[in-house]
Amino acid sequence: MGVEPSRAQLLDWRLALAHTLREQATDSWLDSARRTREDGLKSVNYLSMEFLPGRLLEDAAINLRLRDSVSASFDDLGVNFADVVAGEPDPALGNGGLGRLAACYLESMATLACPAHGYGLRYERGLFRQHFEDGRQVERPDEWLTSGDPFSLSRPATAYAVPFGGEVSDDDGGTAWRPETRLVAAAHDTPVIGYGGGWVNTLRLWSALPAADLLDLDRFSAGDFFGAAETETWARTLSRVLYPTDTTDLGRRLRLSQEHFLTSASVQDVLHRFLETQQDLRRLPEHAAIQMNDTHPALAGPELIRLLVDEHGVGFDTAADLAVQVLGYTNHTLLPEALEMWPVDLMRHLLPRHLQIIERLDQRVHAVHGSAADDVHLIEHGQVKMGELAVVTSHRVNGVSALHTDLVRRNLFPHLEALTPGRILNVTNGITPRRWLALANPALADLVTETIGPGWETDLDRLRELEPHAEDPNFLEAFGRTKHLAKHRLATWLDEEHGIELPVEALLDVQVKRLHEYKRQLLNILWTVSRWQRIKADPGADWVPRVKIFGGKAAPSYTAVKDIIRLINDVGAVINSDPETRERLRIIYPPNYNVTMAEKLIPAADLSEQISTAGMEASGTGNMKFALNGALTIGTLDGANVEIREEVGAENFFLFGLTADEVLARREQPGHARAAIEQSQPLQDVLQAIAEGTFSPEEPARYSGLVDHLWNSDWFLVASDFDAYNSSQELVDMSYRDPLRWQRMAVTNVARMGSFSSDRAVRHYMREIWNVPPAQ
Ligand code: CRA
Repeated sequence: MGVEPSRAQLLDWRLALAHTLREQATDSWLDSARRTREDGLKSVNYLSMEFLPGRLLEDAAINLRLRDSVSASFDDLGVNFADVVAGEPDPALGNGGLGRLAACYLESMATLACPAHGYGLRYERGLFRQHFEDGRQVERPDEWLTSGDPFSLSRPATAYAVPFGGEVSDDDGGTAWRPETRLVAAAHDTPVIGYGGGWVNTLRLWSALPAADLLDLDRFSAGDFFGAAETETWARTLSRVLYPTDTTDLGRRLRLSQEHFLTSASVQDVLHRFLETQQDLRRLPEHAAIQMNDTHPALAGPELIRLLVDEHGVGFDTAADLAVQVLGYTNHTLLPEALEMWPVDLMRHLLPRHLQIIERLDQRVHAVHGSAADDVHLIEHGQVKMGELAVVTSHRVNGVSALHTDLVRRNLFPHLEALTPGRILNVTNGITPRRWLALANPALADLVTETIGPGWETDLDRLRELEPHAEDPNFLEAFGRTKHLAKHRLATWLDEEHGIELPVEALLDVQVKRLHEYKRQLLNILWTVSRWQRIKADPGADWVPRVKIFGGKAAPSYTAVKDIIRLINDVGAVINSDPETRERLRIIYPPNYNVTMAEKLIPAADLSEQISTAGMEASGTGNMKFALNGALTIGTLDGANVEIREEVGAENFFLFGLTADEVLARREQPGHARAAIEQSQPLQDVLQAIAEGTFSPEEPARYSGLVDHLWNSDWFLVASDFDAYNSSQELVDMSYRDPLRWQRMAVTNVARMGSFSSDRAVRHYMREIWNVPPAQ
């Protein structure tokens, strides 16, 4: 680093560590690419607008099997390894589960030696940093790149021009597109190291640069410096910010441009790598699979067809068939507001050639399927429907949990399922045990290794071998100690980072995830108020002390959940300072939840809140992380909760609430919310306290809108599920009072989480979707 060790700062050590680890991975990295090329291996191209890799260095050290020696080397140098890695920024290039899933899958692909590239955008500003002011969320820019990105390599030689705008004309020989501008996509590569270090893949993130001719020299010379740089500025804006919302499309033009930019650069790169070793483009499906992570990269079909037809002279139908064989699409949500549609006019303006191809694809569907396709429209009411487009350009479409996939088939794409039965399949999400157990919970990881030996890291089903130990009091005690250690670690971190005190003896009850009405943080905080009221009414009773931990960000424009954030903080301020209840109930909401915070919170949790309105959470992956770390779940029959409960056993899961079908039926009942509230005295008491301003004395009417909405509308059925949630919480208390019983339930959860490894999920994708054989 050009610094004397005695004068090196933590940042210097971190940069040195990053370069050292990258160097350790380089031979494998080059080897993996060489073998893929020379042996003609099929490789996966995972296109995602979001990646949430978390801090990279400790993970790299673990996967290279170097963590202990790195740490010892730092000791010799008088430097603390933990301090070095604690300074690393957490690249927040995603909103939530979808981005984190992409990161888990890349890590599993590398571990399974499945040749793969992750493709995304290198946002200069990641997801905003969340602060609280008077309990309200305020957003500040996230500057994750200020100390560089030392683990990655910029590759200025790998760059593609991405065309935008202009005109198309149908000449005789084919269609000519004369784009108005071209932006340059420049590659930045991060090694993705498989466990053991034997295989290394690449996460390739594009940044947008203006082509050299974008600065308007005439305007510049005339003194119009800002005007001259207009197009250039727009170019740079493309990879400047991540959209801080996963449900609505803001800044439509910019967002669509970002999606095209990612997709075009990535598909060009896929073709480029193919053509390095092959000539015959008809063999593309033998060498490349492209997976679309939700519809954000759904232009991959039209873009691949465009490149094949316009630049490589392939006929349209052949190109369209090739695209279908290469592409797969994962759907991650049923929420109507998240199903992307782009106005035809916008598409014509930005991507006229793609629009033409989409129209042609639409005609093709009808030509092939005749009247059976009468309900299929890629373009409808002046909108291009990206979900439909993704389905018709893919040979496989998958949902992310059994329940979700069923709903995708039945409710989202029933007409498309009927056209091509079998195209839609389920691949339940998974999480990598390397980050979510080995890295996040070293004490539990060590106990597991001591008990069943190593090897579980890559064969998570082996956790089953823990089950017999659930009857051994010594083991249960050791298990309890790991939880205690994690709580102490969390306490230290909360104190140092946020000045928050954590009572470590209490039951830690945690809900961390994006804020959304369907995730029902509101149900959780209303119950907390109810608990507080009941403790006050009966202070002598034997209350199990609880700490309610919340974490998560709201989309900046989503005012309804910003109110819920404020309510949580307001309630926290009152409850936490109540001397009568302080020892039994506390609320903690550290700001700026991210992967790093998850790594501290999840191992320490006793209870995992997975309480979405049934039918609305596609899968969830936090639910898996908690159970793997020995937290018990209180949850609805939603997403992957259903399968987690089947695996761990109904007796080891706190179930409550309406089912997905009951939710639909209940919504049809007029006045359901009012009826539910009138039946529940505890809920009435809670709503009354909030409406009276108990938690906002300086502005008593602050939550009148929220309370009103609950009485009169309650789309997410908070009122309908309140009493059931309360009864389930009482069962939680009862179980917790018997520590051995609780411990046994927790160990059983850990032991039965094997199938939620992302290795299982990725093997499933390899077999059923990508057609990539397992490495021998
Ligand atoms: N918000 C779903 O809501 C799911 C993840 C990953 C989500 C989660 O239930 O676990 O995807 N959907 O499959 C999404 O982003 C665009 O849709 C999510 O993260």
